[in-house]
Amino acid sequence: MVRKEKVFDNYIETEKIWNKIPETDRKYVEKLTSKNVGFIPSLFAFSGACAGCGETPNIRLLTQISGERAIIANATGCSSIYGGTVPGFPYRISERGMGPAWSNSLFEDNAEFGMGMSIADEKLREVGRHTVTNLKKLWKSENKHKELVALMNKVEEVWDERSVEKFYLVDGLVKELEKGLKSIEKSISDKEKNDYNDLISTLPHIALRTIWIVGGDGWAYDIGYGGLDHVLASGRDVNVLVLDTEVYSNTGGQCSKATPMGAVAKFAAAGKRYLKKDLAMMAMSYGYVYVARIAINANHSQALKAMKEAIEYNGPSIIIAYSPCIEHGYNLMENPEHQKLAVESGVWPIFRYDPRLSDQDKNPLQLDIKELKANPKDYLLKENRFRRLLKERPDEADEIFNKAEKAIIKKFEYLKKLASI
Ligand SMILES: Cc1ncc(C[n+]2csc(CCOP(=O)(O)OP(=O)(O)O)c2C)c(N)n1
Ligand code: SF4
Repeated sequence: MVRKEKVFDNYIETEKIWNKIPETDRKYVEKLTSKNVGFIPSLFAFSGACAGCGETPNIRLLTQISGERAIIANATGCSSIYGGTVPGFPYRISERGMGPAWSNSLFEDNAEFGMGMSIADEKLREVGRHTVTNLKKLWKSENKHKELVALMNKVEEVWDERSVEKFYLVDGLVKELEKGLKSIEKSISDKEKNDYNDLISTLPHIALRTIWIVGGDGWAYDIGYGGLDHVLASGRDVNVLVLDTEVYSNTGGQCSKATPMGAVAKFAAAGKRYLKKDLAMMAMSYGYVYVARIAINANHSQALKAMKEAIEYNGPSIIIAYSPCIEHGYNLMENPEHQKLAVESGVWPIFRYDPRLSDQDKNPLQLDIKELKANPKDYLLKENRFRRLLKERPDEADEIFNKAEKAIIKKFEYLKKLASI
């Protein structure tokens, strides 16, 4: 036995060494792939989610791709609880001292909350850019701060850059501009003061930010759906991430419109008798919304592509992420195998719908699973939420599972047809 203080001392020393290891410079990650995204530090660390939670890897990836640029509106649910239980906060800052902005509003208005953030961000961007124009004009007429004017020109050239691989270049220039502006702080005249102060306070918004609206299926499919639909229809450049655990997880597993047929959940003690709502199909009906269904542990590179495309698309995007949860009733150590089976059996077909392809007269729907390799029932019978029906209502279970299986296969064939038009 060793006294715990001694063990802690060792940990503190080890931590100091770890903290000295520099973060990988993003300039070395020229192209984001599933392999090299691992070199980019996640800005979401050590959450209090259940071990094996299927929601958190999606947020981790989101912060790796969007980095310091993310502004996150989080609906109430598991992701707001493990995401912001004061004083523990898993979102962290980068080496440059910046990190995602995150806030939680109500369960019923998260999409609207995120839309408000997007409007505010746009306004701040307008103010910041206006001050750049004013200061440049003034400094040119007075023939001063030539280096800063040149830097502002460079920033102007790239501030609308949408490629996530180039974010670091833009952010580096903005940081340089900030340093330059701070260096002339003491010599600012009354004429320059207002624009100068406005620019300093709006600098973090001067280049495009990525607005993320995050929440569970209880929020997205049910209680916040009206607002979500409104925000998608608005055409605004926001990204929605639905962490679909197929129940209200944080309050103990109540049935939502995302609960699949045959699953036993609270308020569906006799098994859900209807099909899961197809939120992706509803969003696709707009034609101008980027839509993806992902299962990160079944196909990481498809999930990465979807997040990258959603960010780069100048319009509304929604990503629906299959998220295993303790409520599904199996050992979450097997979560990757379940995700794979969900995809291969057609229970969770993964795809991307990109409106930009339509503009090029191509089919916007790309199905990322070509053929089914397993039966839906192989998947259903591996999870307790379905097996309970078999145990508690054996006389009805078969009929319900057969109906669910038929519907799943039919939906997959339909998607295949749509993707091949
Ligand atoms: C209007 C309203 N109704 C109910 C609640 C209680 N509540 C908080 S979290 C939650 C469940 C969230 O479920 P979901 O959106 O699926 O997210 P998950 O917990 O599964 O990630 C509920 C019902 C609330 N906060 N506000
Ligand atoms: S209850 Fe489910 S969704 Fe919530 S933290 Fe646990 S595993 Fe994740």
